[in-house]
Amino acid sequence: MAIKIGLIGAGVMGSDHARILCTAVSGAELVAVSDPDAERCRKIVEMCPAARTCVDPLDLIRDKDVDGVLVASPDATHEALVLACLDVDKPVLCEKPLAPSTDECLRVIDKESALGKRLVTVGYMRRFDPGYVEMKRRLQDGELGAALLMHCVHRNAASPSFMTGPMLITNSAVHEFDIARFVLDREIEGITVVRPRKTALATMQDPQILLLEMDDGAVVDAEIFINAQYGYDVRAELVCEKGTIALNAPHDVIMKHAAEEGFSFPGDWRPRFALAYRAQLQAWTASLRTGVLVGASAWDGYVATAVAEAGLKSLASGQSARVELDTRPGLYG
Ligand code: ISE
Repeated sequence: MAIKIGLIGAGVMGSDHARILCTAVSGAELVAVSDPDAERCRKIVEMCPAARTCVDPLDLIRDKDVDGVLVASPDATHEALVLACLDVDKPVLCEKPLAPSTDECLRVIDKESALGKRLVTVGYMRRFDPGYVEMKRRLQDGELGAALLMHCVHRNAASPSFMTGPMLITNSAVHEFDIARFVLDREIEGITVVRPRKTALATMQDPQILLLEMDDGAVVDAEIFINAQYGYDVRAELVCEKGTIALNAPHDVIMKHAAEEGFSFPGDWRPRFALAYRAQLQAWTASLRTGVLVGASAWDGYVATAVAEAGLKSLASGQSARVELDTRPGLYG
């Protein structure tokens, strides 16, 4: 029997998750969708005919026919929806960030801890990207010695109108915080945000350079540039004692034309991380059967938001900021 999934949020990411679920994930079925925009829901039902529309997301969460809930609604709604899933003991895959503030994330962790079992997964999908997975494996093999530096580049072609300078940190750089912790298997202790000359093609502070101090002394630098114009481009290179490992930009073909050689960049993150999104949904579906969750936990979601909060302090002050993590006992204590 297929695992029955309910989707809340039918925007850019919600529709993409629906498409992947209906076309590329085995053992899962999208049975319900909820979004304030009826037209968006209609399009999803057209694509995934087993799905029905639910006006109230809470009805979708409580529906006994829904085994797991995928939350892809705006960031500010995440806490309430995830808590509602926990109220009825239902597994939930919540898009990143888990919530915009650490207070909200901690309320989720407290509730999950009170239930005594993991039910929350956060959609930091890069953990399923073959390149990052291989980078982590090679580092763990030990052949390259200790990791000293990690250079990251995160460029978007053009930002949507709702993006602001602080959101480069809370909405885009959170991926870098999570993947640096995942690959290096260390915690981030401090963050400094450098504000270079701004592009004239946007109003916010763009680009930004983020320097992350890991708890073993390694340093991660991340360029976040969300109006880079030419396309979606994510890079990472790990510099170790005896060598380096870099992601290989995934492209299927190299073109030679008009005295130039090259490849094209995707317009956004969906094609670049297509394999990761699919693997994440496949793994989550499997975890609903086995009860063993994989991927970023509520704790990982909280940590990314905590680093972002420190980053906002550094953006405002121009000084480096410490990352203070909560030490309360519980599921992750
Ligand atoms: C967006 O929300 C994402 O998650 C993308 O991966 C990131 O590249 C983009 O900057 C964010 O706004």
